[in-house]
Amino acid sequence: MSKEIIKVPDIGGAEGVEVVEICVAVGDTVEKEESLVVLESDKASMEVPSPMAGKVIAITISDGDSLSEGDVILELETAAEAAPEPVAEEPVEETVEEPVAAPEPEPVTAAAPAKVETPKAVEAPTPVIAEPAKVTPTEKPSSGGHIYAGPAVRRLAREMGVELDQVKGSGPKNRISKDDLKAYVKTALTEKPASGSAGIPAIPEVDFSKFGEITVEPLTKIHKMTAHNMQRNWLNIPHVTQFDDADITNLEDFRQSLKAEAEKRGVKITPLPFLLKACAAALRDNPKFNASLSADGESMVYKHFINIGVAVDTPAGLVVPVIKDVDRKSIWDLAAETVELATRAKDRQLKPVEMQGGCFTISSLGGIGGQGFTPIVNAPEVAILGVSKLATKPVWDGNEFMPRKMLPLSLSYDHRAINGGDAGRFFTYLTAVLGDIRRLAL
Ligand code: CAO
Repeated sequence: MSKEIIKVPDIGGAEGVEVVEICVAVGDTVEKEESLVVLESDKASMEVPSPMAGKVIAITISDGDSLSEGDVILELETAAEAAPEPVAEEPVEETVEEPVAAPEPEPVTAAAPAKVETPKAVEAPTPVIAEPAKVTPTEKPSSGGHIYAGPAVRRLAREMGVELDQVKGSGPKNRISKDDLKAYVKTALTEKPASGSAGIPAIPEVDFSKFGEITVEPLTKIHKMTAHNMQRNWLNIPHVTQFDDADITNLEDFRQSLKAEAEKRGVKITPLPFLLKACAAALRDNPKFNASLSADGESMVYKHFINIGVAVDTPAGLVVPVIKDVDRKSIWDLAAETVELATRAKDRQLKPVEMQGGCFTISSLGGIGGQGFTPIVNAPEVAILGVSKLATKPVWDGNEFMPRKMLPLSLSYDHRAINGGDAGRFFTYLTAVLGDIRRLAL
């Protein structure tokens, strides 16, 4: 038995080459030419093979260390004190499969014999720079689960962010080739993620008919599009939702007083046109809400027009017609246009252009019910207002509780574009206008 110190061999003068993988562990038995360590310079990966068979008794390097020629890698216990044999009788085939990176230093064939300094300190054979077709371990290492792959494959896997233990190798001893790696990546890219988004665990499929009678109806096109857009927006946008109540007692009194005139005009007047007008004023006062993030996330696009989408609940699904230039239209115009667009939405008569160009959206469930909800931002818009059902509540006026008509509002926004302070200011402005709509004239 003798101890041999294995050092970094001639690596073509490269200095500070990083240890990217230690292929063996203390206690492992290695065969001659079995990979001990993978080094990587800025230009090439190098696999350092063992100059002899033996048992690893100490490892003096760690992942990430910078090594140069002559640095000690590990200590081997060998059967005899004989000088190590040359690495291979026949030259290692230089199988540079494709120019991943210009190999440096020059790939050296095993015909150049391994350097042997002394019987006690052995330099590993010249490292293999591309995957050596003929150098494969002859015995499975004692550390189970070893991955057989050449440096070019390992480098490519690192560049592509692939964990090699996920890839099935097709070579001897399950050695992974570049083709195996490419096939793995191709499958990963083409596989339809079960839940629609890579990395998100799929919702398990359940056979509900096992528990009772069921019917299955295909989704409408609108429903499918809405589902797709909702998921996209929910996953892409860091949402925050803020809540407030607007005291619309006076607005409601005014609206009721308009009912006779509205009937004469043939218009139904709900709180919605007032909300549209108040939002237009709040958007004008808070330009960050009338903006979009550029696709590259590098800038904000401020819009000098105010178009507001109105979510309409139709039997076929959710549709959002856009009312253009809300700030330039009267409450009567907005009331008429909302009814007209909502009717055509329900009859599936809207043209695509009538659902485009929105800057902000209002989703009103006030006519349906509920105390509050968290709407999803309709990207690339950056905010949406949810409106819930008006309720008369006791409000303290400083002396006594007064019955006031309170409108619950929820404002969801894209936190990449808008901060809480911005939203607080938007809400303060909006509730002030709704509390006293004479402010619209200011
Ligand atoms: N609180 C209390 N009552 C309200 C209210 C509120 N916030 N908003 C409206 N109402 C009343 C209206 O005044 C009307 O009462 P009258 O018939 O007595 O006048 C009644 O509720 C029904 O109003 P409406 O819904 O017909 O009209 P609208 O202008 O309020 O809304 C529209 C129009 C198209 C927005 C609405 O019909 C709609 O589709 N809402 C659903 C939107 C939706 O699904 N959003 C969710 C999107 S996320 O899934």
